[in-house]
Amino acid sequence: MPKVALITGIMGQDGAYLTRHLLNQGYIIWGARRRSSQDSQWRLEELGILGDVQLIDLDLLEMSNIIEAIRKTEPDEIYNLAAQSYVAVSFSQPVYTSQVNAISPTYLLESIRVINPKIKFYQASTSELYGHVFTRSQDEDTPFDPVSPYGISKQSAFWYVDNYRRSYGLFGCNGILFNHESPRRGEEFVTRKVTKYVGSYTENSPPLELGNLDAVRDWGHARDYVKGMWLMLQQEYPTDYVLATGTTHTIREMVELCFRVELNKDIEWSGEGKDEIGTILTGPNQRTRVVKVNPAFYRPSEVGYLCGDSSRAAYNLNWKREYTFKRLMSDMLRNDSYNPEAFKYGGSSDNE
Ligand code: NAP
Ligand code: G4F
Repeated sequence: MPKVALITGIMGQDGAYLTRHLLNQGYIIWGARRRSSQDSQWRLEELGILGDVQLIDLDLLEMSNIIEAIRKTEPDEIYNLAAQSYVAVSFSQPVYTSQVNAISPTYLLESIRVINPKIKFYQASTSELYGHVFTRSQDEDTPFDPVSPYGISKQSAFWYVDNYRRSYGLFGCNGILFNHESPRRGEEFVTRKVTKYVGSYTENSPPLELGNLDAVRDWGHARDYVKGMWLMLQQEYPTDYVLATGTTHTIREMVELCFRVELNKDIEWSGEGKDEIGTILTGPNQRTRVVKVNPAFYRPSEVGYLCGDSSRAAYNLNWKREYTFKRLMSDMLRNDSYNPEAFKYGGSSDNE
């Protein structure tokens, strides 16, 4: 009998890649999406799998939707990927963020407990839990100190999973995933914002406006990370896992790499703080401004540094990432590039 998976947030980046991975494993997929998500089905379409999933309307804020979805689909595994996932928005919508990211996972766990406690549950947790970090790298034993409403909401869900595991023996895993990107990444996130800009850059483009250029992130490819999600639920015992690359880059370095790979241009930085700009050489003795800082993109409080240690996942799950940072960014650039030369590589690796 094929296994049945119910995926919330199926229209998001991870939902699309996870769906493809599970289809390849022979799963029957039920995708839960809110009714207003119909514009978002482009990811499943682009991966060529929209017709391979059964969709069910579910708003995570409606407990009755959750109960009906579980009763109707009778899943073996539930992957809770749906969230208000944009950290910056969580500062202006803290209550909504809490409802979707903290209360809804509790609805899901409670429904599993009552309807069928054998269902395995994956919770999309995050490196934002670490917040202000004081260690070179963060693993499952590093204390949490979230600094955003998003991080706080996800921390609450983390502890609910832990609590239902301890109290009722539910099979629940928190995947503490560090930033992972792809050509299917939402355009509000910084990597995609940069690859979209650089990929369509012309001499008439206005400068790219960014916030904190010095934040450090551990960026991997979503394709690698969804395999880890699945592996977590295939183990004999449930626990929590960090998925990360263990390598770090600043936003500034990521921007520099994109300009070099796509346009063969080196950025020169000048000025400081909100007055900082990045320029490229566009003629003899002529430099053009391509990046400027806009403080509107600063956050009230910021996670300055993240670097994950995924030794537990390597040891228990035999998980390892395949994409390097450079390959990830090249993959995104190829997808966003209007430069026909770039397609000599055969387009995005999504079709591999
Ligand atoms: P994403 O692209 O933003 O997808 C999130 C999905 O959740 C969207 O499809 C969205 O639907 C759906 N959603 C939001 N509110 C909902 C609601 N009330 N009811 C039902 N669905 C709702 O996020 P992602 O990058 O794939 O991330 C997947 C999960 O992993 C999220 O929980 C995120 O917080 C977490 N995470 C992501 C990363 C990362 O770097 N990508 C790292 C750590 C953790 P619409 O299509 O209608 O907007
Ligand atoms: O791309 P970001 O918005 O991702 P962020 O905040 O790290 O959150 C992502 O990763 C988390 C895992 O750690 C997930 F849980 C979460 O759901 C999401 O997927 O911002 C990355 C960094 C930040 O430090 C931000 O301040 O880039 C900085 N940044 C600088 N300029 C910018 C910009 N971020 C965005 N989105 N837009 C800017 O213009």
